[in-house]
Amino acid sequence: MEEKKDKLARVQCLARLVGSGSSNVDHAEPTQPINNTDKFHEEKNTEPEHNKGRRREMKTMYSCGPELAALEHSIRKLENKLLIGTWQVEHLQMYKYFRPFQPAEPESDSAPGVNHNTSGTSDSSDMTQMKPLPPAGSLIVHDKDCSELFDRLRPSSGFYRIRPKSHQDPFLVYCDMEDGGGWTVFQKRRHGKVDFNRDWVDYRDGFGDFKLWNDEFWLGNEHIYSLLLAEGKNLVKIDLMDWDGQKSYAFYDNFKITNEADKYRLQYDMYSGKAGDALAGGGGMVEQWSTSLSGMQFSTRDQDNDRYLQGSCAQENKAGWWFNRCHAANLNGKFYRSGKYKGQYDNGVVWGTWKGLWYSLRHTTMKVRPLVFLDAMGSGAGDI
Ligand SMILES: [Ca+2]
Repeated sequence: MEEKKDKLARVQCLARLVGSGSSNVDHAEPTQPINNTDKFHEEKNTEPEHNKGRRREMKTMYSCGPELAALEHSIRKLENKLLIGTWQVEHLQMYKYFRPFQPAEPESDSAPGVNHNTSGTSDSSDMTQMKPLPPAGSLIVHDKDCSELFDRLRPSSGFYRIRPKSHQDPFLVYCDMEDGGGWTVFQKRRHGKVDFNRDWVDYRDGFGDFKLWNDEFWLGNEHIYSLLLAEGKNLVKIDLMDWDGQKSYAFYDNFKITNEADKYRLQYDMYSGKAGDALAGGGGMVEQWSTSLSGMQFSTRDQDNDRYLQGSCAQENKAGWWFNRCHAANLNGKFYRSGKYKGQYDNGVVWGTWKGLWYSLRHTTMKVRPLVFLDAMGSGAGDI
């Protein structure tokens, strides 16, 4: 009987998690779900004789914290897989990605034919057997980023799978094939529907929606790390738009972040552009000492790695970002629909050198492509 209740509680945990698994997850304090549960049971168990059982269930609910976390993690993973699977099928069909599986190039020291066995797939190039859907092993992601995809197929902007490093699993990204083309987008704000005030794991793994052209997302620090690493010398472009439709942009050469062990520390070289070098903090030396983001580690509301000893920049600014003490640029800040805003903290979607700290931007995009691509295509400034 106890076991049954346990299972029931788990199912309820799971049900609640799935119910709140949308992009608009309210990351409430831990007390809130428990209150909700309370309400749920009050509605259900109006008769007093059930109170005992109810209390026992409540106890189980309290004790399933670690399970909740584990379930949440696996749900997020599964959702990601499902999402990728769906897009995989659509885009592979659309762009005729279907090709017979080709095992990786044989290592120079391996005996001839060995790789055939490891692949487990016949090498016969029978393209005709690929209707209507190929087996999973036949789905090859060719491209390390959107620039390779652009070079190869010239597709329109949209979501595609890329694989920056050959040994890692492919993942879904938005490719901006306008503006010179070949941009891999790793941050996007458009309408404020996605909550960017999130924990470390969310920022690490990525969050948001990956379906429509105007969906908002953070690609995830782990993905951004591998992407920027694979680019070699790269160029990051930051596109900005205010609430009057006015646009601006900033370029940064060799934008890099370190790995998780070093808390995804930010590094970049030269700035160019129109919107001002807000990552460097703007202003004079004194301001820059507090607000330059170069060399800063990533912080989230649950991981304070900033240089502000008295408090947490991520908590004040409601964002995960590379805070100093704290910033002159924070594109993951709170989304204010009014543009200009007031408050205790300058926690909007901010690019200080363009619109000041008390103006929250409407659109932001952070995107990257290899520097050599820029040489081939021109300025890359597009129609802005
Ligand atoms: Ca701090």
